[in-house]
Amino acid sequence: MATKIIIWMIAGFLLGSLINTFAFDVAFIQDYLVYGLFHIVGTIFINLLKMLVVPLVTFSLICGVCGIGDVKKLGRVGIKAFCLFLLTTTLAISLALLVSVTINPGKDFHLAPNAQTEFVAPEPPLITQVFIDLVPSNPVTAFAEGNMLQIIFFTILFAICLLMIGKRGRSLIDGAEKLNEVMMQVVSVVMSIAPYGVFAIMTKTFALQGIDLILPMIGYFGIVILVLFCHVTGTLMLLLKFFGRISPIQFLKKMRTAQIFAFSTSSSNATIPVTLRTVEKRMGVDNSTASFVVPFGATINMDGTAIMQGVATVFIANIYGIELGLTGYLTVIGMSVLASIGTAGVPGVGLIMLAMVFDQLGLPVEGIALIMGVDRVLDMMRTAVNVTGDAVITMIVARSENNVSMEIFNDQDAGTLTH
Ligand code: DAS
Repeated sequence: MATKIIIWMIAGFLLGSLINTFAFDVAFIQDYLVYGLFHIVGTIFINLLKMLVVPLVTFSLICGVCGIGDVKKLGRVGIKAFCLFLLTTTLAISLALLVSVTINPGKDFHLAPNAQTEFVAPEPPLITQVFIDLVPSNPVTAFAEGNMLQIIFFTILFAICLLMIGKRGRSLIDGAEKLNEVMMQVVSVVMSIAPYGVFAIMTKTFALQGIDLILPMIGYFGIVILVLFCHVTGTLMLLLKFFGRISPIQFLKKMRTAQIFAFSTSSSNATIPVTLRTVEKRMGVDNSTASFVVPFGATINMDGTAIMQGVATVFIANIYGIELGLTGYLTVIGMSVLASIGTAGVPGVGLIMLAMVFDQLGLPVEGIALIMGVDRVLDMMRTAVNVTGDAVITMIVARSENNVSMEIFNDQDAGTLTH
């Protein structure tokens, strides 16, 4: 699928550039293709992505929070893990924004004069208003309007209370798990038409913008990779060294298999068994801590995804000439942290959650198509970062609970196939 999306992306880029260079003044091509067929197909595809956000976040969050097992288990380990997950994701998105605002990808690119800028960015809300608006006065309205901050607030509260009623809530939790499974299937179906949606939007975009847009896209791609690398080798390793009091080099050596699996599958969820085996058999983490923190992290901890969302937000805001401002950046941090909590660990959902971040900021969701073509490769890399973050937090929490066998951790061959 990845290859197919990239091929159709390149085809759209070439066709759009050809139209822009040789045939932009042909009325038929403009009216019936650029603003006709390609606009219709592209808009339908973007609406399909937006259609997924509310049900996907709702069921994934209920499963993630209720996956904790029971309120008692939330205790020390759950709160510690949750706080560390929030810390690393916030540090990740903040680093992404800092680097992006410094380099400013897409800043020098200006929309072609005859491009239809189909929206005017609304005034960003006051930061105090953002906090007040967190609580929905009517959750049904919040769901109907797709107000994601309010949906996430209500859903987390609902899920914790579902846990608190114990066995009586079991059937509802089972139902949420089944509905989440169905949503994953819907995501797969929508992603199966991604190549054609990307082709239509890329053709229209490059027909209007011309070939100059390709350079800022390369800038976006490079910045995401740079920040992913800095987050793992900097932030995560420093936290591991000072809070986990273990060797980052030894950790990364033992983490390689799980990272390669995450890179190949682009799915934190699919990598859970490998991450569990790695932290238990190769790093000596006690099963009681690993079996709780690793799946919890795979569901709600997505540092790599938050990084992509931060860089993408600055990139698209620049392309469309929108000043985000401090409130805008704080909203990006809040939304990306919440989006990473609401993002399930399966391929491509980080991009769908990006539609939620853009919606909240008033950024054009069709801008997602500009980065979708290169997203598959970035998804592989950011999933490896997501899984690395899960394992780092598991190690730190386990060390704080004295639940790590340092003899196993320091044994180079522990848990390898030769054992
Ligand atoms: N690929 C997802 C994961 O499994 C995250 C994403 O799509 O960004 O971590």
